[in-house]
Order: sequence, then structure tokens, then C-alpha cells
Amino acid sequence: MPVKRWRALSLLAMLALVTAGCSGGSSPAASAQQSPTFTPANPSTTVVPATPSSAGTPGAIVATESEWKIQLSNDTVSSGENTFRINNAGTQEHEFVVIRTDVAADKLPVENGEVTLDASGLSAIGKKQGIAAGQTVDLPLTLTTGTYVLICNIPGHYQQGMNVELTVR
Ligand SMILES: [Cu+2]
Repeated sequence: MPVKRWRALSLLAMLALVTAGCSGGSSPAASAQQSPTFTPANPSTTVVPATPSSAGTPGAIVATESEWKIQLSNDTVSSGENTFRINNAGTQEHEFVVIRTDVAADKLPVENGEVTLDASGLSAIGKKQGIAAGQTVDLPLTLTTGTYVLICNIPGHYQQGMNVELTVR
């Protein structure tokens, strides 16, 4: 069937374009010029690139730690795979602990300057410790819908303000 064959050729051409685009070798424009007569045989064969959505995109959340706060690039993210990019912009070592809880960020139970996790039924779903001043580390986590509190749990740091809330939708 001529139509089917044309579709197959179109797909091959699309693949070639995609491959060329990914390799970074030749630009899509250059490829298009090499085959000026190319037109998709059918709209259904056209590869539609995924549209990047803006707000709430699963992906990177930048968390900047310093004395004495944690600032987030966004306070709401979509559920699923997310990566915290933790930047210690302070002058002291810090930690980054992710807790899923409905308790307000600054109302977690504290003992000896530290948030009591297991004893209070709170569990850290992920953490990074020993983040040196100036260091940036990534913490990939799968987040389910809910409210989270992110803290630094080095004694005294939480109470001095190193806590922030994150909503996962
Ligand atoms: Cu700290």
C-alpha cells in the first residue's frame, strides 16, 4: 500500500530528525533544508512533543539553607518524582530532613534542641546530613500528595528557624 509505505517513510524521517536533534550535531532547520519536499503524510503520524507545563511541574525544587532559614524555589509541587537541590548558602554545616506531617512547620515536638522524629511518630522520608557550607547536594524523592515539613535537625537549628512547609498536590 503506497499510503502505508509513505507513512513508514515519514516516521523514519521523523526519527532521523529527532535523532539529529538529540545528538546536537545538525540543527532541525538544517535537516529540514536537506529534505524540502518532506511533509507528514497524515497528521496522526506527526510527533507532538510533550508540552512542558509551568507551575507544579514534578522536577527540581531548589532549597537554599542558611542561618537560620530554609528557602524553597516553590512551596507547592506535583506528586511523583521530585528532586530537592539543596544548596547550603550559609557558613555552617546543615542538614535537610523531609517529614510528611500535618503539623505546622514550627510546631514539631522538640527535645534537646532537636525535633524528635520516631518518638513522636514522625518519620523522615528522606534526608541529607553533613551538608558543608557552600555545598550543593541532590535528594531525589517520590512524593505523595500531602503536607510536608523540611527542617535542619542539627541541635538548635530547627528552633532558630530552619523549617519550611511544602505542599504536594
Ligand atoms: Cu542547620
